[in-house]
Amino acid sequence: MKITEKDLKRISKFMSLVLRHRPELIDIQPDENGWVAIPEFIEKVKTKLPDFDVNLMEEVVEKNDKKRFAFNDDKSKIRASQGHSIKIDLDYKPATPPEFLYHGTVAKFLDNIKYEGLRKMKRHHVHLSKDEETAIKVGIRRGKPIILKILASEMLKNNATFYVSENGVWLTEKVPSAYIEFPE
Ligand code: HQG
Repeated sequence: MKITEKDLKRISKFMSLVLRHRPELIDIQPDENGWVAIPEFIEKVKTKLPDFDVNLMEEVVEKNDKKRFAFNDDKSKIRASQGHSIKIDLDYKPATPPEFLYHGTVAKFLDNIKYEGLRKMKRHHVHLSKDEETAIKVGIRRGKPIILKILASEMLKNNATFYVSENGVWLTEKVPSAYIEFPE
């Protein structure tokens, strides 16, 4: 059977769902750092997607547009690199961000964001992008994208902690509005 881009996307979405949000759907328990043993993962995903196998899993991980998944060093385990709502510790080390980071959002959230800053909402962190182009892709998921410029170096000077995920997403606890430049 020939696997299409559409199949890969559908499988990737399912993998995100169970690795980030609803592991109980296939009866897996990611460990404290979000890892799941690969043989078990394949067997359990197969209960919902009968064609799933090791080759398909590798193809999804490799071709994923945002490198959403990662294997551990000896390739015995898999996890989502970020974006979880289940309680896990991704164990990222603090990192020094570039001077500016970006956040893509939409107009309807701006009043709130001006008032209370960026909050992590359902995720573990606020997600920030290293360039405007990436932030546009994040914002456009919700409508016409609005790009906020984040004064990351200023935040760092004032003791904020930043992490960078395996796939290059910058993460932090919150962004007070004093560190956000809003478009005109
Ligand atoms: C907004 C996707 C009101 C925030 C993307 C965003 C990213 C507020 C939404 C990753 C707010 C949360 C994360 C406040 C923040 N008041 N709204 N105080 N603070 N918001 O999905 O950053 O495909 O949790 O602007 O590409 O959109 O999942 O965060 O619109 O990398 O791999 O609340 O998810 O990647 O939405 O996206 P999200 P996000 P994946």
